[in-house]
Amino acid sequence: MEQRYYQPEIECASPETIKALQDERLVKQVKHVYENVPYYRDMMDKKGVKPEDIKSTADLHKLPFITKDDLREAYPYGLLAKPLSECVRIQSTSGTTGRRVVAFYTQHDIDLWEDCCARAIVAAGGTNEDVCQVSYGYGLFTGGPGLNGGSHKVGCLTLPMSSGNTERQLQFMTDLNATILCCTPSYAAYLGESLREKGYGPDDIPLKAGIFGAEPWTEEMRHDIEKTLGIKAYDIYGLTEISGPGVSFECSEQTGMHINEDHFIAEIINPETGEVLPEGEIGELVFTSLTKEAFPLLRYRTRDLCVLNRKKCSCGRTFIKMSKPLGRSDDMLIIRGVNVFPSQIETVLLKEGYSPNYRIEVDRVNNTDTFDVYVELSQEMFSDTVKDITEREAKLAAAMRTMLGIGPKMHLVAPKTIARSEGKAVRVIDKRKLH
Ligand code: DLL
Repeated sequence: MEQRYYQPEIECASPETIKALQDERLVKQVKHVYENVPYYRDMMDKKGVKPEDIKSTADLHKLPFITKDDLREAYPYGLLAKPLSECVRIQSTSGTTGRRVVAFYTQHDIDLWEDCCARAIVAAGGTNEDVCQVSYGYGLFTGGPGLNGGSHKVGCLTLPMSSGNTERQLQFMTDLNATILCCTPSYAAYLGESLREKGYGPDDIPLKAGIFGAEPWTEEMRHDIEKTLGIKAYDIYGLTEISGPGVSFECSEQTGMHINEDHFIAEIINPETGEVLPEGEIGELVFTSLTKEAFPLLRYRTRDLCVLNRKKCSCGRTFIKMSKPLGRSDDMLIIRGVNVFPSQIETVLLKEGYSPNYRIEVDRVNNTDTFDVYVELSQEMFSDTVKDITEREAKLAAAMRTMLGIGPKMHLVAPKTIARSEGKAVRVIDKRKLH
């Protein structure tokens, strides 16, 4: 595929150019935050760091971390660095517990954020000839507004569908010849399943690419979606606190997501000790936003576990790449002492020929953890006899044990009995937290 870039001068700049830009922007940003955000100024003062101590990215480690708890404590205006009169937008996290995170944007912030999303769309092959169906939620969630803005910048004909109303999604997709689909991977899988039920094969729709993110998904799920929809599926990552989608995005190589390093510095730390880890090690991803005016976070701990890699990429971009998040340092399940990531369970299910429609339930009975995984049977498997089902469950439990080192109780359930999601899928129910 011919490589195209939205902003080639920076996306393909030399590492030295990018480093020099980061150094210069960091010094300016630290000063901006120190002068305008009393909450972070206090944190710096407590650590004994002054803006003058930060002369380049090599000094980044001297700054204190900021966490989601700080954001909650400072809610709603405590981390704002610009007068409200200069802000034009808020977005918020989809979190259902505790205080929501509210992020503020100036018009300049929105502009740069949309550039980042435009880079992702162009990396997925998008041009002004494309029809881009944005089926992420619109509203407080950043998915819809971010990709919508990026799609406009690229000049695509934008279908601002938002999530939900699957019938209408399919009608627009087929009637208006959508070529790019943006939504969560779980919703993409559901749209694919619904199209198949309507008798559409991958060759009957003009879709060519998907830009999927906002939740973890596996390589196996990528292959499934690519096959069902007849597209190339690209990953996109981001978080509300740091802007929204487009903090990093995948290119045609599909071996990790390029981080927009002119706007964000990424670090990997040991989540226990806070120590900065060398490139190539797994740890918690930490971001410093270099250009945000209204809500600039320095060393924000994402809780996402990742690996960074600066190997030369065949796409020509020079930005460092992050792996798919391998889990979250806070969402990792510890079941009977074993660390379990939902993505490992998904990998086994898809390898064994099941759909990504599953639910993990963990509880504690008589001081022992229980571990149950519910998985939907496909229509063809459903006609199997009870004996076949029992055998299937035993085979799956064994495959899980090989992958995880611990065997869940498997429950194969009837097709379409696990609720579908239109946004981020809820796949883990940890009842131990309720006791
Ligand atoms: O999910 C922003 C977004 C919208 C990203 C659309 C991509 C596409 P939040 O709701 O604040 O923002 O959730 C951020 O979602 O810390 C990750 O744990 C997870 N996440 C986001 N993208 C990915 C991805 C949006 N590609 C949190 N793979 C992040 C895995 C992801 N997890």
